[in-house]
This record gives sequence, structure tokens and C-alpha cells, in this order.
Amino acid sequence: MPQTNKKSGLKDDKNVRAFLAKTIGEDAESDAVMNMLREFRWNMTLYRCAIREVQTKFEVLDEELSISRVRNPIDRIESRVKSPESIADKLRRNHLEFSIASMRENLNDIAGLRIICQYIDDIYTVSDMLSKQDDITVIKVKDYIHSPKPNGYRSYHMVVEVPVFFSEQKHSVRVEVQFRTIAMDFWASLEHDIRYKKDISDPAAFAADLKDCADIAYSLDVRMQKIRDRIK
Ligand code: 0O2
Repeated sequence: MPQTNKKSGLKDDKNVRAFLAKTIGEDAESDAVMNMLREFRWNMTLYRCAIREVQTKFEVLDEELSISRVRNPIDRIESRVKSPESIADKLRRNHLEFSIASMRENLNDIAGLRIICQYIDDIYTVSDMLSKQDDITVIKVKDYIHSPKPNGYRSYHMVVEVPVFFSEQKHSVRVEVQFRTIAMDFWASLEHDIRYKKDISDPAAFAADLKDCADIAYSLDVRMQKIRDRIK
């Protein structure tokens, strides 16, 4: 999940239109494609607004906690809206049809936020604070910190639903929030790059080394937290 994704800002409607036309097998000038483009744009606006709503909540929490705890638990926040290509890929991988309804129904991570925290316990503090807010509904939690993936991936994933108030109606929108420490994010970003490098013929050859690095990053997190506690 890269930083705020300009690709899916739909500035270039022509490319998106061509992509939609190819994906649904219709002419780019057809009514079907034009209608889909309109609906797609509207939905992407909704997802971008949902990101803003949730991001503001974290900024508020971070500012408040920086006063009561004399440090900021959040190092930085990244966000992105999934690109049309990634949306289509994920639906295809899950053997689902490509349609606006299917994407709204089946994908939890079209709107994505990444909260990079300083320490492991900050992740649990801020995620708990978010989940207790009365306009937030927690849909799903995956704790890859307590149960890391076999490759060493650690992160705390939460899918939440947030209301977005448009002029005429309130919409509930799902947003995926990934919480990581700086060390977890360092590992995941490099691992992601390595995994998607096309010129690496045998990615499995690096698996053991990468898993080692993930474990080292985690022990660094644990040690840094202990040092912080000693200073406290
Ligand atoms: P991108 O471009 O990173 O967003 P769900 O849809 O909730 O049922 P999902 O999304 O299939 O479940 O799986 P999961 O494990 O909850 O989360 C997937 C996302 O977590 C990935 O997004 C990555 O961002 C991140 N992630 C999961 N496993 C790994 C890993 O082993 N290495 C790294 N670097 N990141 C991982 P996508 O879909 O890859 O797209």
C-alpha cells in the first residue's frame, strides 16, 4: 500500500474508461461504460472521504495523547485508494465478477490507511481508542503481531465501517487500517518490493533470510519498548 495514490484519483478519466471498457468487454463510448465510469468515480470519492474521516480521528488522538503522554504515539500516516487495476485483480483472484456492486460488497480494502506507530503497545492503544468511538463499527480484526504470517509479516489489521455524510444521505463505508511499528513497516515495504521484483527468478531462495530479518525487526521493537519503559 503506497502513499496517497494519485493513480486512482481518476484525474485521467480516459484511461479509467478504457480500462473499464476492456474489463467488461464493452465499447469505451457505450452507455454501459459511461454509466459505470460515473458510478465508479462517485464510489472512489466516497472512499477518499472515508479515508479523511478516519485519518482525522487518528490525528486527533495523536495530538491529544502527545499532551497527556508527552510524546506522539503515531510516527506517520499513509493512505491510498486502491487502483482500478488492483480492484479488478483482487476480484478476479477471488473468482468474483467485476462490477461496482461486487467491489462494494466484497472488498474491504479499497480505502486503506496505514498507521505507523512508534512502539508495539501504541498500536494496541490507538486501535482500541478508535474501536471505542461510537460512529465506528469494527468489522474484522487480524492480529499478525501476535500471530505473524509464516514469512514473518507482522502488522495489526482492522476493517472498520465509518459514516460519510453526503448532501442527501449518510453512507457507511469500509476502510482497512493497517497498524505497524516503524520496524515492521521497514521490513514489509522492502519485502513487498522484493516479492514484486520481476527479475528475481527464485524469490523462495530469500524466504529464510527475510523471515530472519522480520524476527530481528520484532526483537528490536521489543527491546526499544523495554528501554522506553526503563526511562519512564
Ligand atoms: P496493497 O497494494 O498492499 O494494498 P481480506 O480482504 O481482509 O479478507 P486480504 O486483504 O486478502 O484479506 O489479506 P490480509 O492479509 O488481511 O491483508 C492484505 C494486505 O496486507 C496486503 O495488501 C498488504 O498490504 C499486507 N500484507 C499481507 N501480507 C503481507 C506480506 O506477507 N508482506 C507484505 N509486505 N505485506 C503484506 P495487498 O492486497 O497485497 O495490496
